[in-house]
Amino acid sequence: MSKPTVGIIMGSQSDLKIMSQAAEVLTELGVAFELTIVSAHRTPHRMVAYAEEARAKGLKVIIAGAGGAAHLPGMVASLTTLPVIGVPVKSGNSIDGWDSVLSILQMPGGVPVATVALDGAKNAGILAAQIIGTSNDQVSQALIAYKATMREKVEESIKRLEK
Ligand code: RP5
Repeated sequence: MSKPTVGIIMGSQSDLKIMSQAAEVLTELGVAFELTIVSAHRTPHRMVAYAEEARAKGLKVIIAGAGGAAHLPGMVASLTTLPVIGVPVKSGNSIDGWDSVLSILQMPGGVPVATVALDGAKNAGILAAQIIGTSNDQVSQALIAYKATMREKVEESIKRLEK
């Protein structure tokens, strides 16, 4: 496989069941990625090193997922000029998911994080592919095919329903 262009990071192993959905869709779309655990609170120095080294090692987008007091996406965004997609995870320590959403969503001006829906790792993967697809025809073609399949599935459901 070619060099990873997307970095998927998450605050804890417990986020993997959600964050693996980003990995699955990137695999489907033929986008090379790396995946690891980086905790803003438990491994802060690792987080700084990851964010600061990301561009030099060839990453073009970072997907960061965390739950509860979810500081990872915002802190990584503060340390890199790569686009960061934040995935709020409804984790075991989250009250109701809103804490995760708002921790990632309400960034101060100057430090954007593209926040997807609660547990929206699949969309984070698609969005990352769309960013890669702006300069990669193969990925852009894979996205066109992906969206066509999605449309066809809905059209089949409509036909079944109308019968
Ligand atoms: C966050 O705390 C992690 O991203 C995870 O969503 C949550 C709970 O972590 P664990 O206690 O399951 O390791 O930092």
